[in-house]
Amino acid sequence: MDMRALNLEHYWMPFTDNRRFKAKPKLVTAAKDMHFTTAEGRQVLDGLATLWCVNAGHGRPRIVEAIRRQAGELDFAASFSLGHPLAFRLAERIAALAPQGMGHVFFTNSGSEAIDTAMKIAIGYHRLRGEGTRTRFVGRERSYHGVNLAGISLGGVPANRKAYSGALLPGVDHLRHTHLSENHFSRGEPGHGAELADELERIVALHDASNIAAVVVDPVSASGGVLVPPRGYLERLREICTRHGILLVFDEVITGWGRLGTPFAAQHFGIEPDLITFAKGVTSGAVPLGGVIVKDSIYQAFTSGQTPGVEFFHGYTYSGHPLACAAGIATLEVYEEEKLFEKPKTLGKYFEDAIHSLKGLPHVVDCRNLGLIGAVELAPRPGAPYGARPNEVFEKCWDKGVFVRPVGDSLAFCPPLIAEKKHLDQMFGTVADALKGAT
Ligand code: PXG
Repeated sequence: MDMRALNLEHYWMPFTDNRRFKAKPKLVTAAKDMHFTTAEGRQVLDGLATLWCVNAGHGRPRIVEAIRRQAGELDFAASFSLGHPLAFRLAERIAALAPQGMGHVFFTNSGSEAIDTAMKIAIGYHRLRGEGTRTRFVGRERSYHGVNLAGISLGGVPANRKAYSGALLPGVDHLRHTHLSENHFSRGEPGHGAELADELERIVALHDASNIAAVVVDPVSASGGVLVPPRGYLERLREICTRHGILLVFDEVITGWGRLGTPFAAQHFGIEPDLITFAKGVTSGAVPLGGVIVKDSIYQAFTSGQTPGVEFFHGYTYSGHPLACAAGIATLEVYEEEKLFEKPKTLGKYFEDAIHSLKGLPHVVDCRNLGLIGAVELAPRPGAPYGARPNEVFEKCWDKGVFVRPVGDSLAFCPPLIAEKKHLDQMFGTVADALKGAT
């Protein structure tokens, strides 16, 4: 496709070096299953489910057809005191996949909105129970919870927070991140660092539990560099939260929808959070959709009051959008029919071995993995900007037909769950070649 007539000026691209991109654009014009087609007609393997989303692969006929059909039948109906069946059906399906006792779903359009929503549910819940002083939150360094002011306040990505320091939400503390050098080259959950969860006790002692609404963590911190939690760490967080009446929120925007071999990471780790935020894979990226899965007791706290009327003054115009719900239902059907949530179990060992085969290549200081998500970390080049090496490797891989993502000092891998061994061979073979030539 000839893109010379395309005017690149007016679109301000998100999270992108606009000047660099516009000088040398990477444009894709189509995608099918595991591959993008670029504007020059090249096939590029999608090694990151695009942006940790496309778990069912691209252009799946069932999902495409559901969206097409829905657009012709009911393009839009709001969910404000009006309803349409698809939102109820999708919520029921999600509840069936969620951990026991988490049977209620609030829809948003994105993960960032899901985080805002979860925080408001947590504050509202405590207030309804007569604990209105519980308004503080605890997040974690290197965790990513979207880009809204609430999400960057809670999150621990310095670059996302730096410019807004004075505008961040007050009342947020951060646990230390769990990336320890003793854990380098761990396969699966690393052995050191469960005690880092005890920092929560220190924060509780400082502020008093009666002021803390919730702890929010992404079970595997993906954009933070794919940080797999130390064995026992999440259990300890759960135990401390329970003891102090603090809600535990799992941000499963990336770990949900089968990435670890179960519908949600909560089930993989055998931990019951109080709220789960989700987005991305719920529609395999085909239509924007996010939401919060809520423990029944929390929903009931809102809906069992004596005062009639709106129970939760919150919602987005497009909460439960019919196209998103149609895409979501079709996507969950694809996951179920093709048993895609099993894939990290059957392909996980091969994926793990492939990542760890990068050990020993130039600049590699760590390889880590869990389910079908992983990363290789490169030593920073002295004097070079942060992330220079992973960026260069990413560019080389793209030129050689493989898309992976540089995240800080690491390169991340998160293939669609339809991936086969041959795709992993190509992906890690290309990364290995690029690393061999890395300076
Ligand atoms: N929570 C987590 C754990 C995420 O990964 C969000 C919330 C926010 O979702 P929305 O839909 O508002 O983007 C995310 C999103 C990256 C990158 O650089 C990751 C995300 C978004 C953009 C870039 O890896 N994850």
